[in-house]
Amino acid sequence: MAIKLYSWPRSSGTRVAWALEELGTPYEYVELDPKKQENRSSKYLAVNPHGKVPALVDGDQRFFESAAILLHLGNKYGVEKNLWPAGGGQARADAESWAVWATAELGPYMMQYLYHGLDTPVSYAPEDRSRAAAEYSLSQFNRNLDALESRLEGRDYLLDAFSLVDVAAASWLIMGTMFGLKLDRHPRLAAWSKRCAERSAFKRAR
Ligand SMILES: N[C@@H](CCC(=O)N[C@@H](CS)C(=O)NCC(=O)O)C(=O)O
Repeated sequence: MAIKLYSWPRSSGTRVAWALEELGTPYEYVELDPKKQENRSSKYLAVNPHGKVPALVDGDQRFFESAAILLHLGNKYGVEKNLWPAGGGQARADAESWAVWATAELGPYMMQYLYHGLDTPVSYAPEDRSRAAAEYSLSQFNRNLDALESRLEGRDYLLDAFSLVDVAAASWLIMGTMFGLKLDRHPRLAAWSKRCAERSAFKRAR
């Protein structure tokens, strides 16, 4: 049975579509329409009880949360495609740690900073922004960027070669820069993010 990815374009599901395109694993893209509340239907809630995209069905397994989906895809399909390290060593430990960090830390702080600290298409109206939230999220986001910049010293990708870990992390910064975020203070990660965005699999991902 083919993999089914439940998503809609330009969402958290895009990073999963990107991973699937990199893997070359056949999948069916099931596009939900949030305007019709298709993500709230009882049928979909049986796949993702939170009613958000993405969700993925692979055989008799169901997954939600993009990080959990990326880990599954890496473990099941990525090793033989050289897009995920084999289990047991430090490389696998690094892969899991950086992939979870990207969705637990990097993404959320970046979004809070965009909402409260910048003037972008996704930012709150000026009167609804919180200075405290902007300052705190920026301090945490910068901490994340500094660590990422250090990780990229002497290497082109987060592991020894391009992997689904880069998908997990770069997907956030590519989205941020599309909204006007500047990465000038971190030249290595700016170049890495651009390199990742130039991949044909990224361009195919919806
Ligand atoms: N942490 C989740 C975030 C999922 C998420 O927020 N999805 C948004 C689209 S980007 C959504 O489904 N929103 C619909 C809603 O909130 O009802 C993940 O990485 O999968």
